[in-house]
Amino acid sequence: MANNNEFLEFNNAMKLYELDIFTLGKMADEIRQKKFGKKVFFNSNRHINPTNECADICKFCGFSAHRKNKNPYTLSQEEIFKEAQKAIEIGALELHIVGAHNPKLDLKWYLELFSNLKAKFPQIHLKALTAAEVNYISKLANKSYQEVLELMAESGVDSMPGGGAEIFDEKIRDYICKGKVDSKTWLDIHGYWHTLGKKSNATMLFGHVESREHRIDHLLRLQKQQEKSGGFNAFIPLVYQKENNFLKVEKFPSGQEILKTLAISRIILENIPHIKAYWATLGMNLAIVAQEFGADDIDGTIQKEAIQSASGSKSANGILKEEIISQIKDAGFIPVERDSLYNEIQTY
Ligand code: V47
Repeated sequence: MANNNEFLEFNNAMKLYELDIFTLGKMADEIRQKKFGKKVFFNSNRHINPTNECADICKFCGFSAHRKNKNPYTLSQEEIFKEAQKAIEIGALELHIVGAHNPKLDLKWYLELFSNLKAKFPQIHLKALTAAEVNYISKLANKSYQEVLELMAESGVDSMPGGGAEIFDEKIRDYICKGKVDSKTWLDIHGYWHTLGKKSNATMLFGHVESREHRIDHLLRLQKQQEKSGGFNAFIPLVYQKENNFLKVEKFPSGQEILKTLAISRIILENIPHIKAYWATLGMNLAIVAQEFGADDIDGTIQKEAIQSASGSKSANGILKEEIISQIKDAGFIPVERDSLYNEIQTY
């Protein structure tokens, strides 16, 4: 920690975990209600994962092809266009495109994919490539990440998803995903993307081998980045799913610990507009309860989910919009369908 102020800030933030869940929930809910009242946001989106062949081995990942997941694949652009066409026909307004670090798919391949998708489907919002992928592809192309981000923007990428952040603490990061983009570069990539006038999200993978200290450190680093570049739209705390991977975890967080972490995220990240309780890692029930603890978004219909479901979550086939609306209403909230940049489309 650089100075006394940061030490104090860290200690104060750590003390939040000592509060009981209702006190924390009330604090987070006050911020949430001030920002969004009783609205719960969701969107109509579709995940497309072009490949699972990955040069990196993150211990927590059940999606990439390895000895516990022996089905390597790489989609052709034609196959991706077909998936996109089908997705749009059944209502997707956003394509969320992330995959793996595959040396066969270079910068040129991705830029062609994005500009072709935009030419075929000009109305679609392209949310594509994690900062980890940007870092990998730029090294492969021998270009700076700045240049890659500029080319992505020119080719039609509208926003960047929040993946690849995992846990910023260098020791934990080294243990769970050695070789992946380092924490500073992850933050710098998002910072540069924001200077291009673009928005992005941020995630934190928790509930594995990290401690509360590591989560607080992660949140404070994001808070500082947002002060500098201001372009994060949503923070998404991802609960670790334990199957088909190489990360041995002894103790999993209780519902209470998960809700406390969400509430603390809302409190510390007051400068990031939205906290997303991602139903694919929380389950829909807890994602809805999380709306009482600072969250205001649950992500969307997804249609097809491959990353968390590879490690055990029940999200492979997405969820119907009607089911999302019904769950939000049943909990006494107002369902609001949004676009990818949180413009409101329809209130139900
Ligand atoms: O970075 C991998 C995570 C992330 C597991 O920006 C796992 O709107 C839990 O970032 N258990 C990719 N999580 C997904 C992601 C995301 C998802 C939804 C919305 C947005 C957004 C972003 O998935 C990876 C990694 O942290 N992940 N394995 C696992 N076993």
